[in-house]
Amino acid sequence: MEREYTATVVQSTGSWYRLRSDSGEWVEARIRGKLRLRGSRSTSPVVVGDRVDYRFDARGEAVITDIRPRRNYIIRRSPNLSKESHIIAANIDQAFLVVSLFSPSTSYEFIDRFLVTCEAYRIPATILLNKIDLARTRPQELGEFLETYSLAGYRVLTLSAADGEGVEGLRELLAGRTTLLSGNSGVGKSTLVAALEPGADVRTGAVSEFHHKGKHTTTFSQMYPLSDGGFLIDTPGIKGFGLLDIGADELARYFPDLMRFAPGCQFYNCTHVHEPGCAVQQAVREGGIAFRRYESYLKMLDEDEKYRK
Ligand SMILES: Nc1nc2c(ncn2[C@@H]2O[C@H](COP(=O)(O)OP(=O)(O)O)[C@@H](O)[C@H]2O)c(=O)[nH]1
Ligand SMILES: [Mg+2]
Ligand SMILES: [Zn+2]
Repeated sequence: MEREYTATVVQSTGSWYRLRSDSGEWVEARIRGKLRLRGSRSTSPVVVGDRVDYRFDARGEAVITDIRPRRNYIIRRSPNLSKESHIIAANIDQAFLVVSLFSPSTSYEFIDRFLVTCEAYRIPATILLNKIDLARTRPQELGEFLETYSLAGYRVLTLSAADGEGVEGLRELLAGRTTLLSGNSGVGKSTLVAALEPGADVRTGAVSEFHHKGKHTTTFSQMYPLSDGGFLIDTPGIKGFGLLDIGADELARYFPDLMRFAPGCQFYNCTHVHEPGCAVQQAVREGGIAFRRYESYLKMLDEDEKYRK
């Protein structure tokens, strides 16, 4: 009986997989045929973040034999709105969304879509408000932003990746965890990664790939090891981190701030749009729910309607 080892998948090309074994070795492994998820009847491709067992075959090649059950996973929806989708990463501890208020300005709706997606996948989300040096010159917008998300119950960290402000605190939150890092283009993701891991280029060159999408990273995700332990997951394109089949009737469930008030609605199936006796609409009027959040909810409902027609 050959020995089996356990590892985390850090890169997938579809034909081979790079593993980080629990004892700290780097291994390139293959699979033979289709793999079943342990304890399940369905087969699944191996994805980044998967915990797998592997052994060495007679020729000394590493072969993945088993995928451990996934704690969670995220899905990419095909860009052409077809129903096709595939898993892009598994076993994510937390999701950090990098945003900026100015140059560029990340919209509330974009942020709220990301947060809803994280709620649906049960991945704790944190907002990293970068370029705080710029935001400070516009105290009113900054105040509204911070108020909106503190009322909604989300953690917001303020940063200036360019001058290193807030980077130490962030490093502590990343240590030993697997973190999905997202953000629209231009918000300072690459600058942030460079500030977090200044020596990245000497360590396998992996993190430097954050700066340019190589051939293999356009369709497959990759995890980058951090020097304090833990991994960053870079998903190729935020648009791919999509919502799957969240119906209008369940959307509110993924707004924790709306859910605080929804039990007080007159109708159990209240959509919080036009119904009388709606506790959510009342909370929006009285300031218990931030208007920006409610507005995102309405926009997402509307989008959903269009999608169904
Ligand atoms: N003022 C300011 N500019 C920043 C900050 N972080 C990044 N930038 C600048 O924003 C631009 C985009 O940064 P980049 O890291 O390439 O963004 P990415 O597209 O998210 O990877 C660059 O010109 C950076 O120098 C910051 O904290 N403050
Ligand atoms: Mg970049
Ligand atoms: Zn309601």
